[in-house]
Amino acid sequence: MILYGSSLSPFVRKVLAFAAEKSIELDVKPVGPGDQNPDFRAASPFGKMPALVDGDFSLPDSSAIVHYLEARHPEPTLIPSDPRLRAKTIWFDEFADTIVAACGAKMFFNRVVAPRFLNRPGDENAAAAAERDELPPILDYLETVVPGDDGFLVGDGLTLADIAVASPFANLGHLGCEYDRSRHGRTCAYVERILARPSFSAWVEREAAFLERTAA
Ligand SMILES: N[C@@H](CCC(=O)N[C@@H](CS)C(=O)NCC(=O)O)C(=O)O
Repeated sequence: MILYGSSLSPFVRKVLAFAAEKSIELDVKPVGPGDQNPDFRAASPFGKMPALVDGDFSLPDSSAIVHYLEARHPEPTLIPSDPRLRAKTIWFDEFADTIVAACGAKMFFNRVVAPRFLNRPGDENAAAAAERDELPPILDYLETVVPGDDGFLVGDGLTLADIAVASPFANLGHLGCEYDRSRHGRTCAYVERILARPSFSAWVEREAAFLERTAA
């Protein structure tokens, strides 16, 4: 299976970590923002990454892709079948994509992607506003739901919920984001533990090396 995208995208990284947890091999074809690669555009009509191609089947959107991978490779279960656990998993995936990653994107796009890869200045006001106004309530909420021990967000094992929620924090890590550990200590420990899993760390280390090479 081919996955179009860059692991610097939290949505692409989510799919890569999800696949790695299931030992699914993906052939990653790098594409960037606005990429006109015709095979990528055929798989992703609006040009957003990631997009998956599996033979004559193609699919955009990280959430659609992980549901496809779960159905194709049910073991280990990462999207539970129990109604409540499944619904909670979908909530955390949605929260991660539309709230956490959306906030992180304002910071990462304006501070890294625009100036470094698109040759134009980022909107630092938008980045600073997201960090000041949007991030703290996200961390406050997470502090009430993350497990304080070695547990997971949903049920007894790792699920898509953990993968989706942790993924955008790798971007905040690349930005050198500082946290108030007296207020958000559980969240910090939880995110660090999920991102330390080999399914994430291999990608995050490569991203950090790439960002260092491309730093001004
Ligand atoms: N809901 C989509 C969001 C994908 C998305 O917004 N990807 C961004 C990168 S983080 C993108 O491709 N942006 C390029 C563009 O909008 O042209 C998913 O989960 O895959």
